[in-house]
Amino acid sequence: MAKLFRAAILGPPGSGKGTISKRIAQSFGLQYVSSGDYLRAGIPANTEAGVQMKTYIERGLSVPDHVVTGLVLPKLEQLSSHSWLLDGFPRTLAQALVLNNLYQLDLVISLNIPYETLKDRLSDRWIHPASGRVYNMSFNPPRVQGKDDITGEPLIQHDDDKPEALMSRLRQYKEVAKPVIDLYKTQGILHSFSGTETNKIWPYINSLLSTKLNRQLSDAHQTP
Ligand code: G5P
Repeated sequence: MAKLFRAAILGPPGSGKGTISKRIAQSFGLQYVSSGDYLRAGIPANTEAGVQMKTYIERGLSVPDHVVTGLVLPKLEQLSSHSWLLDGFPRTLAQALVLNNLYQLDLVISLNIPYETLKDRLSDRWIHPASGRVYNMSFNPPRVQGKDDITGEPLIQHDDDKPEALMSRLRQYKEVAKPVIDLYKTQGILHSFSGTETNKIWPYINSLLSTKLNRQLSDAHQTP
């Protein structure tokens, strides 16, 4: 049996993790595991805990580690016989260490996108609040301006995507992410990509994944 491939993609809000992950999952057949999606889907309606979690997510602030690991790890257990790609997890060192105790990652992609680009993207971002679907008015606009593609409901823009709030979110992200990035650097599995356009970064990531996955397949065939 081919060895399973386990990867993660890290990057600040707006860096293109979701966009690139979906391309990777589609091109290489990896199961896509997004902590943001699980958190949004797992928000218990009309409870105090649910309201609190929604506030963290809407502000782009880190949800407490035990809540995130409590949602993501059971999903990974269900996917024990699959290759997967984690989007947005781990985000803190505590999460990375828990993951490290359970799984050996083969590859970690880190996206370095200039602050000005993140600011432009996020201030151009519109959200369908009920589902968490995200649109960008220049990169992936809704079919009808101001309306969600699926439900036709109105899209909103968060106060936290405004430049003043963004600066502190991005600063918080950077502080929390540094030890995670250092951990994977030490393990020799970190690959960083910089740029202002997802479509220009994508061919490099595509080529890295092709090489890694082909190597893994040929190693598996050589293992008696
Ligand atoms: P998420 O869902 O992981 P974020 O905030 O980390 O959310 P976000 O904002 O969804 O990440 P992204 O996935 O990095 O961004 O990027 P994306 O969605 O692909 O692209 C962002 C926008 O830019 C989109 O509108 C896209 O169309 C556009 N875009 C992409 N590329 C380009 C380009 O080249 N040009 C242009 N013009 N536009 C482009 O997590 C949500 C929340 O859940 C919590 C946190 O509160 C988080 O904020 N959370 C966690 N908390 C603790 N621990 C964890 N592990 C957590 N994971 C999630």
